[in-house]
Amino acid sequence: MNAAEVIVGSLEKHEVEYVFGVPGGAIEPLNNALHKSPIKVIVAKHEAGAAFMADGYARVSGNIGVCCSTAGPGATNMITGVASSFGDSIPVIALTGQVSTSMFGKGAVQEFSVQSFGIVSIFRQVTKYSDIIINETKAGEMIARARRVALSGRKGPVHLNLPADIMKRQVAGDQHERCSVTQVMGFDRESVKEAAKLLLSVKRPVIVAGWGTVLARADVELRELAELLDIPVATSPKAKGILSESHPLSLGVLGFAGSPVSKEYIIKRDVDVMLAIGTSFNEWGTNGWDKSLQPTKSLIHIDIDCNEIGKNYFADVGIAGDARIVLRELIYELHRKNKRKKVRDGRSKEVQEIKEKLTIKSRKLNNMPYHPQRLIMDLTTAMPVDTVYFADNGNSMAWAIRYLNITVPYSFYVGLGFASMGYAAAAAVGGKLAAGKRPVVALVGDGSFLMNGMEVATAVNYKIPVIWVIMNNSMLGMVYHGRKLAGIPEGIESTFKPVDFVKLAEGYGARGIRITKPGEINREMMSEIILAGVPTVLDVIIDPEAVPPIHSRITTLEKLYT
Ligand SMILES: Cc1ncc(C[n+]2csc(CCOP(=O)(O)OP(=O)(O)O)c2C)c(N)n1
Ligand SMILES: [Mg+2]
Repeated sequence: MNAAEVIVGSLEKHEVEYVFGVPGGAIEPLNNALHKSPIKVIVAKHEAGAAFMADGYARVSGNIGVCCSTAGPGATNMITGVASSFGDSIPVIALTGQVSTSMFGKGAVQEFSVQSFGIVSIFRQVTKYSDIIINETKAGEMIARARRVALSGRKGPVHLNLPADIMKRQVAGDQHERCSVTQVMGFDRESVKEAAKLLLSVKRPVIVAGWGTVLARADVELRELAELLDIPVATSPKAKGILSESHPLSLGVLGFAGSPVSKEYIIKRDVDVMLAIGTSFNEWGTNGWDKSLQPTKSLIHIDIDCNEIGKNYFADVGIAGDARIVLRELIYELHRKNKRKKVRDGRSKEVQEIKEKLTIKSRKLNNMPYHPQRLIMDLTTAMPVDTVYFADNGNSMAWAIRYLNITVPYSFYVGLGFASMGYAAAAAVGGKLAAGKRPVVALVGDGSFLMNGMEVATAVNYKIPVIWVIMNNSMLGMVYHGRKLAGIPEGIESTFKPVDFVKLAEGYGARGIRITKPGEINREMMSEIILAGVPTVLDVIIDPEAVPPIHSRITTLEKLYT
């Protein structure tokens, strides 16, 4: 067995189903090992796409994603994708090729720098662990370590650089023992008790559930706690739908493109105690760190990463730990303290009243050109409730955050931590491989599709039936509207000539359908597309002048860049 086979054997032992990548000379030893393995390889059209796919697969499956590339440009192409996983704490193993150690420093093709493994330091900036395997006997140990680091504590991507000669060297014995993942199981009992006491004694509490709640798969515990104490729940944009948005206690999304209901309950009216779970209170989730989010009495902040606790808002009670484990303990503590089975303080009634007050009697938006809000409404009624959505960066994401009604947890994904355009266009391909029968929709702006949309051809190659819904407005709309709202002129232009995405889709071998009118996307049409089971691109011509719900971001930009 050679070192490359040790690595692949270790991935197999840990139930890795797919490796996403692009081949090249330096990674050929891995190619040979994968050739003999039951692991399926999905060859992407660009390494960033491969990394986004590994990320999408990891988000939907809850397991680790794996991507690979050759040396030099293959590895640098992958960086944006890996950085995106870093931004959202997604466990991904990135494997990059490397010229043979005997050639280091001689200027081989794709050798990265004089020291050859400069790529390791570049990846260090966007991973939890980045290293080069320079001794074949270390291959088993290092891949096990990489996996453990990716999946333990606050999850995230890791990187290993693989010189070709080392990968080909024989290794004695069975090197790839299963490695355990070390989870943060503990919690501070005293802090949990304090939190329970506070939550039982307050008048206007709120729960803010962040991405950590999703990563910890804590939807059941979150709902149980909210119902037990009758506490309204808002989510960060990334955690959208972790509590059904149709639940009587759901306030919807707080922050960027968030719901007016959460704004009214949390910002306009005072909240005395806030229970924040797995949220870093970053720019997106707080409308640029709105000061009025600080509760009048206490902030209880749960996070797996101590660095996040109290980082942006003062935390009166900080609890370090995994969201699901801490919530389970908190529920236990509340039951112990509170002999009454349920607290009914009429808070869900208040939420209901706010919802009724703020719901603008749903405009039908029947007019042409097709309004993006109406598009999201049409999609919501046309698609099954368990559809998995990946929303790309740009106005498309803002429309989706504001108007999609997510009722099934783990159905909405945005690459918001790094906010790279093109994320959803590719990640949805990996996501679909993990989603089984659930339909997967990538909501993508035309500009973002033009960055990574060629991965439609990858989906065609492997018969992965993703549905891309392109919001075609012939512009980088978020920039265009952002400038318009802030009164900024056009220097680096944001508009461009219309692109025919039907033709593009057909060129890739996919089905392409042009949509121009409200109501054209309906149940009948979408059922037929789902049944047909082939990669499909809907080229939706939308109203470019419809003003997106991005005002809070514009105000923040002024703060950030002045
Ligand atoms: C890789 C990358 N480049 C640039 C940006 C800055 N940016 C954010 S949104 C956006 C426009 C997106 O345009 P499009 O995908 O067409 O969506 P729209 O806003 O028109 O719905 C730009 C340029 C980014 N987030 N990522
Ligand atoms: Mg656009």
